[in-house]
Amino acid sequence: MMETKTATVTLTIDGQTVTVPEGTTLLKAAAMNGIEIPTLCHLKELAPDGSCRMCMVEVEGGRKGGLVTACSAHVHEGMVIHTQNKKVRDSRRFVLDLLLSNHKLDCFKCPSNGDCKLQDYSLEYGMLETSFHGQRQPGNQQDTTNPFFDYDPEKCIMCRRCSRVCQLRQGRDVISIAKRGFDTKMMPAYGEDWDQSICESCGNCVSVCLTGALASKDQQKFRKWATTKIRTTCPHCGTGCQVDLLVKNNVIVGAEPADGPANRNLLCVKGKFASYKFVASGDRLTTPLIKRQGQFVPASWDEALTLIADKFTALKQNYGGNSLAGFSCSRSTNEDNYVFQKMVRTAFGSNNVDNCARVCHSATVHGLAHTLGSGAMTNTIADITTDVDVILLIGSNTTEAHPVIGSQIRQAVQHGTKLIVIDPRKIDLTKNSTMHLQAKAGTNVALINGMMNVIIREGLADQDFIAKRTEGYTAMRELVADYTPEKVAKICEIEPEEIINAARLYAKAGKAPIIYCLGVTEHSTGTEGVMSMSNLAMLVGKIGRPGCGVNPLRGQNNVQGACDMGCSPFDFPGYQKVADSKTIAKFEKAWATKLNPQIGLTSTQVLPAATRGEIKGLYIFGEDPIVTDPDTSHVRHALESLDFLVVQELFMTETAAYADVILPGISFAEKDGTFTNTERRIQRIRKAVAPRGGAREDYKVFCEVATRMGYSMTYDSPSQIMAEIAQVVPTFAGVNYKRLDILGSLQWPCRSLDDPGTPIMHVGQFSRGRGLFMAIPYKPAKELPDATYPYLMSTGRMLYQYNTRAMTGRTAGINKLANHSYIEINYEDANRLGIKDGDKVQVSSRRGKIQTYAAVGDQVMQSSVFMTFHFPDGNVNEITNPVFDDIAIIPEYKVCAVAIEPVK
Ligand SMILES: Nc1nc2c(c(=O)[nH]1)N[C@H]1C(S)=C(S)[C@@H](COP(=O)(O)OP(=O)(O)OC[C@H]3O[C@@H](n4cnc5c(=O)[nH]c(N)nc54)[C@H](O)[C@@H]3O)O[C@H]1N2
Ligand SMILES: Nc1nc2c(c(=O)[nH]1)N[C@H]1C(S)=C(S)[C@@H](COP(=O)(O)OP(=O)(O)OC[C@H]3O[C@@H](n4cnc5c(=O)[nH]c(N)nc54)[C@H](O)[C@@H]3O)O[C@H]1N2
Ligand code: SF4
Ligand code: SF4
Ligand code: SF4
Ligand SMILES: [Mo]
Repeated sequence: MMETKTATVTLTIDGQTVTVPEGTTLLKAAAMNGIEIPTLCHLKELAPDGSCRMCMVEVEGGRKGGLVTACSAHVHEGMVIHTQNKKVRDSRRFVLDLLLSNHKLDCFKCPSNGDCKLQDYSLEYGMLETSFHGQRQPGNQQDTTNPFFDYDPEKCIMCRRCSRVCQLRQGRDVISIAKRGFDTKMMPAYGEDWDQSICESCGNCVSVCLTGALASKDQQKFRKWATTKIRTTCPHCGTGCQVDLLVKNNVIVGAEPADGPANRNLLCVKGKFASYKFVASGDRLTTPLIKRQGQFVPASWDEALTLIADKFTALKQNYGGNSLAGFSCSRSTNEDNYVFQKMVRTAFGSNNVDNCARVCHSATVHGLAHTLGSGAMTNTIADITTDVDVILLIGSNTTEAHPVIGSQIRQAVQHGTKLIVIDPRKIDLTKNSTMHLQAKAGTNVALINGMMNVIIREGLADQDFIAKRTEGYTAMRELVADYTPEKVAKICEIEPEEIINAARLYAKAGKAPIIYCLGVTEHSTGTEGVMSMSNLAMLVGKIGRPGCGVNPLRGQNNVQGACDMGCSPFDFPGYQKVADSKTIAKFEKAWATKLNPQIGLTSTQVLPAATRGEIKGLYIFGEDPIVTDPDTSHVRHALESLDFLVVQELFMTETAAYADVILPGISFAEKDGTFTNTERRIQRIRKAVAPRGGAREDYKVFCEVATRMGYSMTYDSPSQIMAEIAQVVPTFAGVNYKRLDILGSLQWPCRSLDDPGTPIMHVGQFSRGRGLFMAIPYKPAKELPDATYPYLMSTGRMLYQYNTRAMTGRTAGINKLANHSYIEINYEDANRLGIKDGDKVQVSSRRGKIQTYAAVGDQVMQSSVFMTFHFPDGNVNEITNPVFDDIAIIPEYKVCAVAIEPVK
């Protein structure tokens, strides 16, 4: 192989001879050699701005007196630079003098006192007072309307870091420069109040502001230097943003973005402002509770654990291990999940263990494993959002559900990527898209078949890739021959040209990833929808290489991990099959016990089995199916039918109310462990504060239960659990805490201690050998609108609240932005029904009826409506349809039929 050499440049900085790569800026060259040049406006992720003039350095023999801005000037051979001589320092003093002349100097009151670059540099350059007296016109111009942060223009130094972050990284463009002279200030466009602007409250502007101009409201109560920073992983979505928790006196007082591979110093509103308040919430469960005569009574751990073990053991003896089941918590760590499924398999003696992936991305796990050999995202977040030609986004409301990935998609579009959105709703990203195919919900399979029809007919398929790397092509081709754009357009209720144009754009692009989410999976044809994603990518050879692939965005912070850890009725840890007798033998040896070889029930099968009396005992670890499973009355009935229910929770949830014993769990901020994000990246979480009351680590509770049931299990620490995982899961063999602490993260497969991990899967060969094409006919959703229930209802999420709101709902600012349920309805339909925006309406289906408020607009198309499932008033799952995909047994949350009427 030819050795590639980077050209270098040698220069002198403050008398030191240094050699750096060609094209390096002076600022970076100095930093690389331990010399810090002061700067106010510079942001390392963005192009130099050169506006603050603090980074002035002198270039010997240079033009204009030799002063240049180090952030924008580049190195040249033989250059001689001074970063600290008198000329340079005087120029910086002048910059500071001007800034101070227009600055409200109430440092003592300022939330950023002690954490302010203006303060730091003023001290360093001896500029304690301005020489421009009497020019500033103080006024009271603060904007305190945002629920999380305040803006004081009189503390603004016009560095434009906030506006550049908002525009170029968050992709939102809220803040701009207004007015002139001494009145010049940064503010939301048109001088609107912050809460009236299009601001998403991500707080990224606050995080980069160097003064107290933009400061979080919480920051008024502490000084940053009096806090300890703990690096951890955000506990909400599967993006896996790295975050530093700020801790003071055992309480988390704030959160700051860190430079993680998935987020590179960005956070969304939930990570920045809603990831810590719930931890110290006064209504956390702190002690075990036993239900006696219908009332929960505090109990000792010993009493509660003995009761649980006795009850489960008796049920096992009377009805067999298959009468017991466990739902695991994909909000919690890999280590907790591993121990939970081990408890169910060894002590309960059944494979009835599952996690919320069942109602979320189980179709992905099954569909991708079947076609490609592995059910995970093929590429990395950075890879599919940097330097790609086209992004095909299907059924993912990325800017709300995976906001930091959404921001990276917006950045990609700014850099020239073309975005195709396939979604029945006008999601925010349609504004950034080249094409929006507003196909009716439930028609993905038809649409993809239609696109493949066009690709094949127009000779755009990658025949070489098909021949060398795939099987099953002929049957698929024969099937899609029938799916002409005209026929498909009718099914999807769009125009044939849209299908043709989208197919051409995707097929002809050099690099083009498919990114998808629940709009594909949560259907009675969810697995088929996922297999269609594989079909499409393989047809054009866009898989197994950079900037391409099939990329499901996994929902929960550790749902990827809960699946990897074997919280599945079909799989042991690492997707080793229960159905395979060799796997059973392997785990019997590893765990030194006899195991049940029978495949277990999915969580969606456990509930009806409980109603039938076949499941008698259930252990729910951190899930709230009363709120989140479809058709609540069935779930209630199932939980009431159980002989014994244990719920291990942070809070008294609606599901916990049905328990016989409630155990207090501990949150992400109170324990060590790992989460695996959507791109298969294993990252650490670290204990920031002590657990509340008598709460114990979740895995320790499972060990106690298993031991009391006769299977002895103990671990000293999560890292010891990871060591066991590495032994039994070949794709985790190279994972341990030491490596994670040194490298920051590892992406599985990681098969040995010198394996750096796998950013892109299926390179050269698919995990299953050849990729498998599937011929998939379109089948309509199971319940479609009719005369009685004339509207197609889809359900999903919104930016501010997260699932049941167990965590986000305990942050006041979040509730200020979103505190009640609503139904999106097209204004034509609303007009016809005599409904105005904000009106109370009744929504009914064959399952029941709820009341909510109308959100009238054009986000949904006519005859369709959309609700989130976050709010207890009008919980949409009272009326969703409990019908399932045959393969993954995932519910059809995305389509059911409803009627709507105004409530007078
Ligand atoms: N703010 C916030 N973020 C979250 C969560 C949250 O509750 N709140 N939850 C997390 C979890 S658990 C998950 S799984 C993810 C989910 O993340 P997403 O799947 O992105 O979220 P959803 O809103 O459920 O649905 C996504 C989109 O699918 C579209 N859709 C519905 N039916 C169809 C269809 O038939 N075809 C197509 N092409 N599109 C369709 C909807 O209009 C919607 O815009 O979000 C995670 N992130
Ligand atoms: N209509 C409709 N319904 C849906 C969906 C939809 O799109 N539409 N989406 C579905 C999807 S994708 C999902 S993932 C499910 C989510 O459904 P759930 O998993 O039921 O929802 P969460 O709010 O995430 O609940 C997690 C619970 O875990 C607890 N918890 C968090 N961390 C820990 C911990 O470390 N230890 C312990 N012991 N407990 C902890 C929290 O307090 C919370 O009560 O909802 C599904 N429901
Ligand atoms: S508000 Fe802060 S970040 Fe924005 S320009 Fe002013 S000082 Fe800079
Ligand atoms: S909070 Fe986020 S969206 Fe709002 S102005 Fe700041 S960067 Fe922009
Ligand atoms: S994008 Fe997801 S992981 Fe990142 S801060 Fe927001 S909720 Fe947390
Ligand atoms: Mo999910």
